[in-house]
Amino acid sequence: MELFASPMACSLASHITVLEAGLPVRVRFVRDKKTDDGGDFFAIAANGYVPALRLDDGEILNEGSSVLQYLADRRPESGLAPAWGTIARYRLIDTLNYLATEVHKKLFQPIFSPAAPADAKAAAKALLEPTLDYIARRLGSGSYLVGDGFTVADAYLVTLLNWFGFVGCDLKKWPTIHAYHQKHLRRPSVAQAMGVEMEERKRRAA
Ligand SMILES: N[C@@H](CCC(=O)N[C@@H](CS)C(=O)NCC(=O)O)C(=O)O
Repeated sequence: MELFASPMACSLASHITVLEAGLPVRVRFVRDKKTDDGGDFFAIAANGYVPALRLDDGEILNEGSSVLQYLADRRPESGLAPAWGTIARYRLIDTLNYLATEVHKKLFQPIFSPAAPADAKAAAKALLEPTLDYIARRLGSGSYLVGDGFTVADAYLVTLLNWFGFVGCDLKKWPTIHAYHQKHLRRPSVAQAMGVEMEERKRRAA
């Protein structure tokens, strides 16, 4: 399998999951809609978005939530996603949808998009703190978003919490979220994936 990713983008969650599950997946970085061998990324992902997961038979999955769950389901024993049919699985789906729609797209898309109008950016920035208040309530005093172990929802939330830092939001104001983020940043899969992706960002900036 091949995972098409951009450094420190939402695809980081899939990269973390690949490492966490110990799957034989080649991570390939995309830049300016070109793959690492100069190929046209639109030929792989019609919308040009990462993550895109190319399966061994050539099938493509191109939404973070499905990529994360597909990877997790390759290693059910990892606990990265609860078993299908259980209420815990629906809680995971519920959480992934929340992160993808309310946090990733509604909040960060206008903030990061150079094309977004100033009033859209301001409206999204006004949502940063209420969103962290809500996540803190959802997390409670726990170390995991769903159940009592690390799941793909945590891989996604860690990725999004990095972005709060990028836009100058100090997570220390939410002690439980700050503790959660710091704890998971030390997790070997997270540290390794972020190490590789930060290196790639530095290489591009040089
Ligand atoms: N609906 C997609 C959205 C993925 C997405 O927004 N990916 C961003 C990176 S975080 C991207 O590839 N952006 C490139 C662009 O906007 O051209 C998902 O949830 O996976």
